Amino acid sequence: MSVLGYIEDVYAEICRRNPTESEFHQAVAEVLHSLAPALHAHPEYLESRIIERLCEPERQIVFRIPWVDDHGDVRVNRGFRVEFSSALGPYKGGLRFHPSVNLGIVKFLGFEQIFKNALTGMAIGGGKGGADFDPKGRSDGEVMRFCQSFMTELHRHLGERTDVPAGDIGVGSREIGFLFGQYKRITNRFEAGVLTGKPVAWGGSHVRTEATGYGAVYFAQEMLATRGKTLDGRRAVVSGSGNVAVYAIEKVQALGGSVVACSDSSGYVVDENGIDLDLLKEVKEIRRARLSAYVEARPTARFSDRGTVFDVPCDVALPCATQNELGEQDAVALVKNGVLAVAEGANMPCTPEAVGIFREADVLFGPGKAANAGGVATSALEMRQNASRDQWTFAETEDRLATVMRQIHAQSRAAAETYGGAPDDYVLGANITGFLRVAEAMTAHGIV
Ligand code: NDP
Ligand code: 2IT
Repeated sequence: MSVLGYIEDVYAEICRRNPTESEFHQAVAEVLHSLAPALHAHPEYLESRIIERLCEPERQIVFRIPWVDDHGDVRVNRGFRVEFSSALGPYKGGLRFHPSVNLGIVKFLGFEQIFKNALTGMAIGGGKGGADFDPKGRSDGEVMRFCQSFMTELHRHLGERTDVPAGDIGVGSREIGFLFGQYKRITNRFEAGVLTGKPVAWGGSHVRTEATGYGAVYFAQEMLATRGKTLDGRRAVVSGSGNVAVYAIEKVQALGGSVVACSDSSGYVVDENGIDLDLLKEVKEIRRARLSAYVEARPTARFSDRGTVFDVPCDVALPCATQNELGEQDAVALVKNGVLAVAEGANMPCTPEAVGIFREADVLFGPGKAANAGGVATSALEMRQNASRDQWTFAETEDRLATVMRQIHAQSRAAAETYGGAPDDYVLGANITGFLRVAEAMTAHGIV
């Protein structure tokens, strides 16, 4: 059978065995459709069924999370941890707390994480977890009790050499603190390396908070440089206003660009004077308010809930909110307005149709696996500091992050060319580079 026929058969079987998991199907399709040239070069991977093994998580944990709200009412949520691949190191990947979380979403995120983590060149496997808990409007006490209940079940599956979660949507340093406290209490161990994204004061790494957003901007900068361009003086649009978005905005501004719009799930803000980052941080991080509160404090800006943030003309677009937030219509609008580069700060924010439109229009496109890998790469640096009971300076850590992002960019381009694509086919290059690293380790470990 031809390699393409084999890939189609494997994909059909994955859809059949995992019905209703549309985001997982989408993530698998994107990777598998890049792999034909790598499988031609390594026919032995067909026989050892590397693809089928990679698409089946090593372990999936689904559990009950009972907790008591501030009114004394009992609540029940569902928790997940999908331990996808330990070929390159302990399972590594974030936890997402959002009402939309289900097994299919956790599997898509965990699957992406395998290849992203491999791309960083660090010794980390792939996993992801979370719960269908909605932190919006919950008091600190409710969030603490929820996190404690979540960890009371999950702790038995974790360990600094086994499985190391971090944050994702709805999980920031507050939640990591509560989760760590419960893990420490249950195990009676200060095992710093069991979670990453810890505050710097008790085992965290400098730059981890900023890393995903900074890294995505470094990646955009590298892509632009291949066409003799820089971020200086460019207009950028960022979706989201959470952890990734805020630090993407900060880095674009530091490099001389102007971010004129950002969003949350209620709408978007356009500020032609450039987003005021201190105000944005105060609204989103301290007050945990809706984005419309930004406009109340800054009358020159406007808030809209019509269309999307990608309708705002820009040179560079950084989708940093959630999966499938940037569709065909958005891509058409961006191209019409002359966008030069799109780098995915979020996981799978662009639909396949949108990615096709960027490719056709020769827009530089950095897929999340490559462009947002700075977050998990810095988590791996945090694990390294924890293992050696050391703490590096901000400058040293940022330097390492920048180096990792440059390497990911260069290696993705090189692999794309080696395997018959254009050098700026970063989707092809990132997927093949990540896949080959994992496949080599899996082959060495035998059929396990
Ligand atoms: P946060 O929770 O800090 O922020 C999420 C932002 O996205 C908020 O502005 C939120 O708006 C918006 N958002 C979330 N869900 C939706 C939705 N369904 N529709 C519209 N807007 C939505 O999360 P992060 O910044 O950490 O994560 C953002 C993305 O980056 C995710 O895709 C995540 O997987 C990815 N990522 C995160 C990394 C990290 O280190 N944190 C690393 C690599 C990738 P609202 O407040 O209104 O809900
Ligand atoms: O999607 C991601 O890479 C993350 N949410 C960060 C994972 C991590 O372990 O730092």
